[in-house]
Amino acid sequence: MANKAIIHVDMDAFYASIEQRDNPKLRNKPIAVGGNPNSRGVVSTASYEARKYGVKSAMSCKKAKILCPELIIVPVNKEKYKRVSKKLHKIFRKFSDKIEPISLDEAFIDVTGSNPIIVAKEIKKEIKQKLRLTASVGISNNKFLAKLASDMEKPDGFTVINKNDVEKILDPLPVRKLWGVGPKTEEQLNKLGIYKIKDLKNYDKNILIEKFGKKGIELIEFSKGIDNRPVEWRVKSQSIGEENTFSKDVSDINILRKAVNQYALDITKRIKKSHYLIKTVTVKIKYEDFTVETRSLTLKQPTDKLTIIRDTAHYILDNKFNIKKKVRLLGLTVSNFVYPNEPIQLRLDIDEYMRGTI
Ligand code: TTP
Ligand code: MG
Repeated sequence: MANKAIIHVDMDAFYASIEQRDNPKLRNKPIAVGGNPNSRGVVSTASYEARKYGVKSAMSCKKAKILCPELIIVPVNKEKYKRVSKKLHKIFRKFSDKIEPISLDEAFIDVTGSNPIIVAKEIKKEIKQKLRLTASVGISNNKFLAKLASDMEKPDGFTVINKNDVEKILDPLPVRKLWGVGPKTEEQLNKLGIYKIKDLKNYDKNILIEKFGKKGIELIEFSKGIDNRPVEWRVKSQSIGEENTFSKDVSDINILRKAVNQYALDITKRIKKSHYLIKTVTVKIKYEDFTVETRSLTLKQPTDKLTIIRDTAHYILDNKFNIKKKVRLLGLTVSNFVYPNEPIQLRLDIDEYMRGTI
């Protein structure tokens, strides 16, 4: 197979950098972009100045403030970040038609046939000029290595992993750095005495395949720096949802119903724009004691109708939960997307992606 040239771009502290760009008072300061304006929200992301104090994504704003008392918490403005994201993905499209968007601030770009160093420098330059933001880029001959590279010198990074350096870079890294290794797989590997990528590479192949099946084969390949997956458009987030932490814990079912109605309305608008239909409706409840329950219902017929989605959500709320405690957070999600005429069509249309409907 011909040598591929893959670039992975990931914006630095995306939400926080946009806020710092737009408000000079926030520049060079520890800031966090926070979930809820009330004190019960979580940190979506933190500026690099705040990360020095240990503030990071998914941490409660409360804990973040304890770690960094001078932290400035800025409310989330998702619409604004989406607008920036569209411009960002437009820049990517100038350099290749083989793009795999991963999230608002991240994508793979296949530039095989061009000099990836020159292209990546241009991409970074254009992001800086047009968006006044910095990105970290990783360059290699496959997706796994390119993504690993983009994370190595953040922020404002520019990292190339050449064929000859793969072993030297991968061997000492913890297995957690491998694609698809989360806390659970990490624990399973650790139990086998596998901690570093080198340990995995030298482990008995048959045992790994026996234990992990197809994933075992993939893990062995990744540990050697091999990854043959193509850069392709696809729906990554196969769900659309809304959730909110109430400013005060709720015991009144009517308040929950009202919230569900509002979510259903918002979600239906987004489904309609996407041209998809959905089959599964899920309600999530986080109680006052932080325990979480989710209940789903899969419809016989796919739909994009507000009444059906709303009524299904009410049905789940009334019949599939037994709410005995106060509710802290309520969420509604729809998933299991189908195209009206092509039931298993899940490929992402880039224009749809650019319109921000997915
Ligand atoms: P990331 O790329 O993971 O993080 P980042 O861009 O803020 O920082 P960096 O890449 O430099 O490490 O996520 C992109 C955006 O997605 C982030 O700015 C905010 C949002 N996000 C959340 O809302 N919640 C989360 O838990 C995470 C990880 C990200
Ligand atoms: Mg990022």
